[in-house]
Amino acid sequence: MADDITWHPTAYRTHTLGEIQSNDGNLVGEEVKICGFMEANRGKGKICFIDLRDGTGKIQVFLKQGLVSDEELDVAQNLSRESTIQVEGEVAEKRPPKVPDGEPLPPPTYEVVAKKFTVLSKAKTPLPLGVTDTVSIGLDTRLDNRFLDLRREHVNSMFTLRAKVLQYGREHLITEGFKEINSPKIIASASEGGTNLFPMMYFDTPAFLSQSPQLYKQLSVLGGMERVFEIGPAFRAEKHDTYRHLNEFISFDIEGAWMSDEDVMCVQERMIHHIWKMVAENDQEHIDAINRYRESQGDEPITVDVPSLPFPRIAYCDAIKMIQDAGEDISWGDDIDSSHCDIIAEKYPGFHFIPRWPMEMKPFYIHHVEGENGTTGEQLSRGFDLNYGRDEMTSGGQREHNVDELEQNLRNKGLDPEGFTFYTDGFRYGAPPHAGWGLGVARLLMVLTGSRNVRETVLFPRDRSRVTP
Ligand code: AMO
Repeated sequence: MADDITWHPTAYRTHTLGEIQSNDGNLVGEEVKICGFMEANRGKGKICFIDLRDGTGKIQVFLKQGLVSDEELDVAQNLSRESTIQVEGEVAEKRPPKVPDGEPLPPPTYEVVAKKFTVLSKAKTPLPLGVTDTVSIGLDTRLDNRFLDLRREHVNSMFTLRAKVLQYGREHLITEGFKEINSPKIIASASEGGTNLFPMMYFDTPAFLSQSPQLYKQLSVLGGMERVFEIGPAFRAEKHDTYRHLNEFISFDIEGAWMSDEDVMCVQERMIHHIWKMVAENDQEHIDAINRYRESQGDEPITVDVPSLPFPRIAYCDAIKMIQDAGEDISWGDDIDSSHCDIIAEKYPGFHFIPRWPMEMKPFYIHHVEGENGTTGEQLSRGFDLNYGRDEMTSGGQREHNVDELEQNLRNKGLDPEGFTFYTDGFRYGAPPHAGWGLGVARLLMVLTGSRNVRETVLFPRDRSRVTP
């Protein structure tokens, strides 16, 4: 579903700027009331031109002595950049630019000839960061002033794309029968290991911020919800300080009954394929905005290459062998770190799954593989990762649905099943085999937008040193 938006008039405006520019001239001659941020003002004496911007587009406002009062003209000519204004006036076609003989004219654009000019809020000077210039600004300054950073075209496009990714992902899952749920974010037991929990007091009871909707999405499926998904915050008290770790991130999770690890990998690749296809078809203007900025910084442009299906699957055993063959010192049972991922990415530069991890490396809720073992006889799991380049996007797997095995898995991880009865009880009254995954939204956005830091793709990131704004 592409955009089909109705911008109803509001108390402050009759039209958005985007509407006026995209109306094929149908609004020429009409009286409109518009609002926006003043990007720039030019002109002295009897005239003034204003570049006006709202969240939908830009337009030129033309003020002329006689049509507006001398006082309005004076205020417009001396107004500080980024002040917000309201203009009442008439839509006119802008005079086309001069083009060399024989060359076609560009499509028409429009302006508003002002009859009334009102300042809604005056911007303080100087601005802590420039909105329209392309000077490179440090990430900390940008994040400290995110409210202004967001007004920059490419940053705004980044977050529009983020919203689109969630919209397309959501709409795809709904077509596959998944229903959206919301699980609690205040919890009593860890699902992803006990060391990275943020403790809190829940009245008189110690509790934690949720690391993942894992146990609750499973309980929903055990309860007969068939297929569920959730897009929500996850909190990890990890001391990492890297380009890809945050302490609060949005996890895009699914869980489905009567499904295996392979089944949910297929859901994931179909969803990512749909997201990329929809962005390629509908959102090129935002990719172009990002590329205009990248060009100004001397960076290569990004392209939205819709990945072909299926994504490659490189079993953990094969991945280890590939890394060993490249001369690295790694053996069965070791984690695959970023530099190892680079080796795999040389052969598989796009999205690729790494299924069949050793059982001992995966969380207690992951199912083992029956009748198949690792190279040295160890038990394999139905857990998988999805990687892109050197970064992990997703973890997932088929879940253990046999309660005795599940309790044994807990004990194997040094956890006491008594602390998990709220969860394990869900398996005692008939449990469907089920599977799911959790995808890091910010990391997926990094891939789509070519960002080098996960903080770029999060509005107000939370990391070890940042808890404001
Ligand atoms: P996992 O812990 O691997 O799996 O998390 C799933 C995905 O979430 C993202 N992610 C992070 N993103 C930014 N900062 C972090 N600190 C961070 N930690 C994780 C990654 C990762 O792949 N319950 C399982 C999922 C499942 O099996 O359904 C889980 O949470 O992109």
